[in-house]
This record gives sequence, structure tokens and C-alpha cells, in this order.
Amino acid sequence: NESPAKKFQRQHIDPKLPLSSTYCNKKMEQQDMTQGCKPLNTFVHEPLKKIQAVCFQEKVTCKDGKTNCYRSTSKMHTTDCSLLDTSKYPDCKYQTVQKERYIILACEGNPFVPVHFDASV
Ligand code: UMF
Repeated sequence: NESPAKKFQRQHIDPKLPLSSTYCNKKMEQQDMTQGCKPLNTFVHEPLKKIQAVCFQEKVTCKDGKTNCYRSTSKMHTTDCSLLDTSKYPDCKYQTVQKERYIILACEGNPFVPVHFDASV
């Protein structure tokens, strides 16, 4: 059974930068997010350790009001995968948009690690 920390890694970490505009169509399928066509998912293209370190950076309030969110102190390479309006379930089609942004993650547990991608700013 997949832990929240492993689920976060599957959904949000890909150390390699995308090479094409069809990245999201392929990657969302490969990482098992196309049962139901997940509407928005961000991949972070940085090493695991650098992403885990965000849990010890700037503490902020999460969108749901919880207090276990952390914003990165540096910008990171990210890709937003947004489900296209024209996508016809179960054939999930995504727009791929690369961005350099600060990321906001929720962290939990011992070790204290990312379990949810809250936003990018
Ligand atoms: N989400 C992103 O991936 N990027 C954003 O900028 C905003 C949202 O909040 C519900 C889901 O939306 C999150 O699920 C996250 F994947 C996505 O499994 P999660 O990370 O809690």
C-alpha cells in the first residue's frame, strides 16, 4: 500500500525537464493519474532532496487553513498539466506549461516530508 509520501513523489516529482509539448499527456498516464482525468497536476523538476528540503523552509498557511504548509525559498522548475476542455474521458488530454515558481507543499510525519502539493506562486 502506497504511503502519502510515496504518493506525493509519484504525482509531483520528475527530476528530468520535459522535452516536448506532449509531456503531460504521457506523464499523467505513466504516473497513474488518468483514472478520472485529474484536472490539474504540477510536476517539479528538481532532485528529491531539494524538494524534501522545502519542509524546513518558509512556513505558510495552506489553502485549507491548516498550518503545515511550506514555501520554497528559491524558484523551482515546474510543469503544470491542465486538463483541456476538449478532453474526452477516458482519453485525458493536457496542456503542458513550464514555469519557474516558488512551490508550496504540505508536510507531515517523522521524517517530516511532503505529502501534498498546495500551490505555486
Ligand atoms: N494541484 C497541483 O498539482 N498544482 C496546483 O498548483 C494546484 C493543485 O488540491 C488538490 C490537488 O490539486 C492536489 O492533490 C494537487 F495534486 C493538485 O494529491 P495532492 O497533491 O494533495
